[in-house]
Amino acid sequence: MSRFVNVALGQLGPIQRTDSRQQVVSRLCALMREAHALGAHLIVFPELALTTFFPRWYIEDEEDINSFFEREMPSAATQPLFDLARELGMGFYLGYAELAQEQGKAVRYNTSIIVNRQGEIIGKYRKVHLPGHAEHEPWRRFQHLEKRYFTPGNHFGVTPAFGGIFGMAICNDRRWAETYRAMGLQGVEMVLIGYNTPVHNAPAPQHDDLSLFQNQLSMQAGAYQNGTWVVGVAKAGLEEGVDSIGGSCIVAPSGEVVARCITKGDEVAIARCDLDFCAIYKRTTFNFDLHRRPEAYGLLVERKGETLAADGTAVGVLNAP
Ligand code: CDT
Repeated sequence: MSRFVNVALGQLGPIQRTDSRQQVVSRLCALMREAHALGAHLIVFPELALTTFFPRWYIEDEEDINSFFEREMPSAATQPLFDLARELGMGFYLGYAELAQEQGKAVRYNTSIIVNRQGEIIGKYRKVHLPGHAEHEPWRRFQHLEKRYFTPGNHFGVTPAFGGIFGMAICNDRRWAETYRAMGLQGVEMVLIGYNTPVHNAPAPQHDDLSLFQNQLSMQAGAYQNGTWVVGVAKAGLEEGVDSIGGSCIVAPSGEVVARCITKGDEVAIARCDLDFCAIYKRTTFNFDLHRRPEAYGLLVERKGETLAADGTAVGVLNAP
């Protein structure tokens, strides 16, 4: 028996600072309609998909900063996307800047959600690996101030969705082996990832020519080494003078790319993904119970739901398998 999910890449071209939420949401709705016409059950949109990638600017005014954030989801501006999802029977992943209230204090996160085919939010994730810097660095051509504007999330969970086990990550998370492994240990079958990746990396400009290669390399390795589908979606192109990579793609548990966008604009590409294709990898080469050696990997190790110190004494309990 197979469990197929038809997954669409909902790649976005640039969003300029003056573009309104309504304009962006109507672009997202157009992509969703196109994906639906192609038979998609789920469309994946980029990181911070509702606005321009504002961490490229050093902004001091708190109200200016907050103008890029959502206080509620759905909001009046994003409700049409949820309504369309329900009407078409399509799920979606959406990245956005979240302004949360915690113990009476405002906290800012780089967030994504999974919405089911009834238009309901069934999972929320807050970006764990925040790249860049926290202080203004005028020597750069443009800033990457995620460490200034966001508080990091602290958990990679999984969610039952679309007949399988789904996980989320955001942009820089995709470069870290731990991202996939944390969810792989929970049996993840499809990891959804939105990203904004400038071609130019100021601290290491010698890597600029490798940016597309390293994007795909990270997701192919994560997929194969954990026996999971990986879906990565860009906000691409020349946004406020900064060029960002495209290269949105769907990677099978074999590590093979099965669908890919070829422009740097708004574009849909689709693949029919069999979630049961994960099992052969999870049962053989990457059978964690049989072959992993966590006791050799560091000071703290996990085994059968327990966290053990290096000497083998239990020090805590992880998510039970
Ligand atoms: N958005 C995001 O996480 N972008 C980073 C750029 C790294 S350069 C500071 C990425 O890893 O793609």
